[in-house]
Amino acid sequence: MSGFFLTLEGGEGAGKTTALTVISEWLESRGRPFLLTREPGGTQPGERIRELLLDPDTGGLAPMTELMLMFAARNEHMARVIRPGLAAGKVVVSDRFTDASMAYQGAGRGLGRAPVEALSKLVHPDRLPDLTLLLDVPVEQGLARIRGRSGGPDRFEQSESSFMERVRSAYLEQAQLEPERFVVIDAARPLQEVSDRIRAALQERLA
Ligand code: Z5A
Repeated sequence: MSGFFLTLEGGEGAGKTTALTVISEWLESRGRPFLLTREPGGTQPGERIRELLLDPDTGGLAPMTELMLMFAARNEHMARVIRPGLAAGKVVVSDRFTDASMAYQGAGRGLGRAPVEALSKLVHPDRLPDLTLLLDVPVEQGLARIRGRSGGPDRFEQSESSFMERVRSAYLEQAQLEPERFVVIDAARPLQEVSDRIRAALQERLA
């Protein structure tokens, strides 16, 4: 598999949507073929799983059910989008990947690392992201950004701030474990600064 696998991670209101625009513009300006995708989702069945996972009407799910649904969607995503994109030599940019499962289900829901690692070995034994940009913002600041957004909170955004704190700590811990793969970006800074930092990381790792 050639190509380059770039993932974007962060907690609520970290600014991933904004970062995706910066990344697309940077790749376009350099004529790099790329595709943008997201998790959970990125395929037709994956998007249906996403609806189930995010819909507040789904109510509580056993954490292991939630994790397995994330990986069911990921398995389709790997087979239909990520592997073919990489094989075609593209930069595949995914808004979230397995680090999100480690943070949200492993730490947030309290499942621990083992089931996430076991499912990762089944679904993508041969492939991790080449680069992961972690947008890090204090929980309260992120929540303040998304408060008042139309449509109301999804199933995850309804979680308590202690859940979000566990998610944030797990992401930072993962970044410490894998400093080669992760670039942590202080997403509490003004947008212009965050965008500059993202471009600098791309320049350093991808140019
Ligand atoms: N999930 C999981 O549990 N396990 C898994 O394995 C996976 C996912 C893959 C859906 O993800 C949910 O699935 C997610 C985790 C879970 N939980 N939630 N919630 P998602 O990525 O689709 O949803 P999200 O994280 O909520 O994304 P988002 O709401 O779109 O947030 P964002 O993209 O990070 O934020 P944004 O829309 O770019 O920015 C929010 C606002 O802040 C907006 O008005 C911006 O203009 C503003 N903003 C952004 N950056 C700044 C700065 N630097 N300064 C000031 N204002 C800013």
